[in-house]
Amino acid sequence: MTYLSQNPANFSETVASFQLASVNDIVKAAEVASAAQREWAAVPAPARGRVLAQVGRLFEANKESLAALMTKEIGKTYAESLGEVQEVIDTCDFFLGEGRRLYGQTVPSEMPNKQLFTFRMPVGTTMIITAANFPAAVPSWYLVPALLTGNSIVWKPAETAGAVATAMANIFRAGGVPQGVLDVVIADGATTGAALNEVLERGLIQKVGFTGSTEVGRKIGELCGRHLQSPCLELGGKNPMIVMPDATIDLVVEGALFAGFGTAGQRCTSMGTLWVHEKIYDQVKNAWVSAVENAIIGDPTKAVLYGPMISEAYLNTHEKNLEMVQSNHKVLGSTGTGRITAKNPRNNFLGDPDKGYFAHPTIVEGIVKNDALYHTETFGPLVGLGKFSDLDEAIDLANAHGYGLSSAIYTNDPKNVWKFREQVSSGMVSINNSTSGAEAHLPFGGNGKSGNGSRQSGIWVLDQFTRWQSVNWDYSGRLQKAQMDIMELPYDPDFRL
Ligand code: UN1
Repeated sequence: MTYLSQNPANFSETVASFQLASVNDIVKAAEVASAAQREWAAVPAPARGRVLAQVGRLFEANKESLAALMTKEIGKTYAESLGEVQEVIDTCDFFLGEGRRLYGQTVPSEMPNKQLFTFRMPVGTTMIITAANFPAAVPSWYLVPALLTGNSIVWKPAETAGAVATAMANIFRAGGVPQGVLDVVIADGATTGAALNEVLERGLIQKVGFTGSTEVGRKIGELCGRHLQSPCLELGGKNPMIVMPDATIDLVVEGALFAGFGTAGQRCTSMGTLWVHEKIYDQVKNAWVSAVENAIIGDPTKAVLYGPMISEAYLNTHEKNLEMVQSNHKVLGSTGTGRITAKNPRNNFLGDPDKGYFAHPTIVEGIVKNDALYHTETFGPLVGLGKFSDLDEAIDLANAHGYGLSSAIYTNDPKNVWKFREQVSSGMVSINNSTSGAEAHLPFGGNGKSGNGSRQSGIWVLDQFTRWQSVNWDYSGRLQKAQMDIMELPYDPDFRL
């Protein structure tokens, strides 16, 4: 089947067309990757690191063109697209050095003339399945460390971002990654699911990495569990931002604007609900609502807060999510809701709305714990606003929906900071900063419905792509039995001062 990838800001423009892979194509790619893995693992890690350095330099040299392609294919603003490519470069920079470390340990033995060691071993062949909203940075969090540690990869990017994925793969190849070691298959969800089942069944894949919805993550987790594998799962979020009465309000407004509506709310780290202390509620609400009303939305190649939704499907989901708005809620932030068109216009819109899948920013005031909007990740420009009266209540609201990816608190009181940090259940915590925009070398990942405890990025992701091998080497010339042939030194148990 031929897939047409369209520009969501101008859907009459086709960005790329490609053949979607069948189950058989994916299985074949896994066979090739599996056959190529040993040879890649035999390349010394510092040399693999050099390859990733070369890849990083090529991403740097192609930064503008890849960012422009990303803006065209998924509608991310050009400024954010540049930032995303920078995140790939940062990831390559980090891991080029890891090629010269990849440390194991030497461990003392309980017996003489015996040495103990640990080595990090590649897990084998991996299947990486990624979403369209971060079509370069998030895949690089998997691909770069997986390659560095000697694994081979079958990468299944989102169809919607197929042109970016193809460009990425070409850069990896030009940087020196051998063909069979990294293969890209573009396929739909049902085909991917069936193929994953088969490659696991046939033992071709030893690790799955998945970034996407909690619903699909659960299915992948179940499937991998049957094969005694623990996938790396990076799932949804309902990321709260808590505003204490002593917060700096200008900073809150700027942070909440970017966290809630940057990338049209299509980040797993986007703010789900802004929770404001009752003492400063009106002040924060008025300032934030007016910032959202005044923000320029539209043509993603220009200086706008956000461009179109990634594709028509994302716009449809957003419109469906608007049905969760109830009579106890008040809708704020724009001159309409749903799709922006000439007939449903937005003040402060740049470009021709009828050509693309643009959506009004929507603030839903009056969120309470029983609301569907309290519990549901919306992945669009739809952000809740609610009130609390003390930090205990705010922490409960931050945790009770069961997601645990990112959270933020705005306060100038260290006591609030430490209490929140200790008691919030999210994997990532921001203090006086947006819920989104994590740096590329800190552990990234969530708890509860946001993942299975896996962490990406920095040194922490090494545990996803390597397994510890323990080695003991006895050169005593006889069989020394652990726990039995122990060396005991005499002591005086009756000694007292
Ligand atoms: C995602 O949406 O899947 O922290 C990842 C951030 C980005 C990554 C988001 N660096 O917002």
